[in-house]
Amino acid sequence: MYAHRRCETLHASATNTLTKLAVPLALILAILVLVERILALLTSGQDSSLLTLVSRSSNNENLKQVEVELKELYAHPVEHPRRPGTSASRGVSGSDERLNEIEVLLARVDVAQENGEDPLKVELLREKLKLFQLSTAVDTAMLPQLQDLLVTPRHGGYLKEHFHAYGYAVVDTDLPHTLLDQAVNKLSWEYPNFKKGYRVQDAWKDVMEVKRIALHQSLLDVLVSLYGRKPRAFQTLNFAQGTEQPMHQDTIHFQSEPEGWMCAIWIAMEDVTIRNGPLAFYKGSNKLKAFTMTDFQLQPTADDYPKYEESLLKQNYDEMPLELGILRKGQALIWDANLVHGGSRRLDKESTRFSQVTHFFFEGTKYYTPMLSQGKKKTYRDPVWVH
Ligand SMILES: O=C(O)CCC(=O)C(=O)O
Repeated sequence: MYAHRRCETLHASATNTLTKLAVPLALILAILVLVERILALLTSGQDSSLLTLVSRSSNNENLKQVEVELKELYAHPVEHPRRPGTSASRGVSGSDERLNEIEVLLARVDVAQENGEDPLKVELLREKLKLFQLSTAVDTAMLPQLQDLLVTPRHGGYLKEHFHAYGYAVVDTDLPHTLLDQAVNKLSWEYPNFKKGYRVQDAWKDVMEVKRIALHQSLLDVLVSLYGRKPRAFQTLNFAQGTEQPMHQDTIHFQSEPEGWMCAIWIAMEDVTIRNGPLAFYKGSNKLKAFTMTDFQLQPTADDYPKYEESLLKQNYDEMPLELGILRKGQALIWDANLVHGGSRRLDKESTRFSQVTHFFFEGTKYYTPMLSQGKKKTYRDPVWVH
């Protein structure tokens, strides 16, 4: 009886203590959850560039080695996708050794993922794989495995900040795959040269699906949010294959007056892989000036354009990683007109790379062609807006 009462007393006092603790405990828990949410929110939309990853992970001993290796890799010059006037080849020799290293890396990513290791480590390994890809001509059965690891990160919460800091952003779109497929089919019927690898300009005039992609409302909305002005599509280009186009800024072809009101949306109409010539660009090169023919002591003529491409490549890109636009079907890469970009080499010459790029000006400016302009003598444009 005594024991029973003592037990009851103990139980009551324990309940009492628990009740007293419940409120502060719940509060602490709520604060912890809130902090975790805020941290997750802060990191989810952030750019996963090497530098960000390195700084975010600098206190993690496990990552130190990967960091060192990555920095060494960045220290090695990465070849340009294609330099005008030189052979387009990148060294294939010694690739066996590289392939072994890639295999080891792939295994390390697997192990890291299986062990539930820091996602930053996985990200760093992924970056490293990408660099191997850029510095090596790899054409093996391993590529499908690499593809998943290489897909260019898309940017959510910090889209605008990322776009203006680095000159591009990758977004998922709600473009139906059936629309993309129909566009490709109709382009193939309407333009016999399309599948032979020729680009088709302004197919929006003939192919309704191309127009629907160019004027897709949710993409126009993204542009409004990025630039704060109404975009106006003035050109579409469709490609059946990777272009291997030399690096350039769109501002040499299309410029607004005042500057800064031109951009492009590039849609993957099928998966873009390392094999089929993804878009290549210098991350952050939007911060460079918009180079003109005069800047390179060239004449404002199409004849001098190849020299412009050569001169542009001689600029200093040391702090700017060369990125590849490896996208899934339906994803879009938006770039600012100043971004230095081109088409990387097609490892698989037979591969298709169905894609559409739409070029946009924004309302309230004048438009001209810098390649054909000199100083105040400008060749103005009277664009035909996609409608
Ligand atoms: O799609 C490509 O490979 C290059 C496209 C491009 O450079 C452009 O449209 O300005």
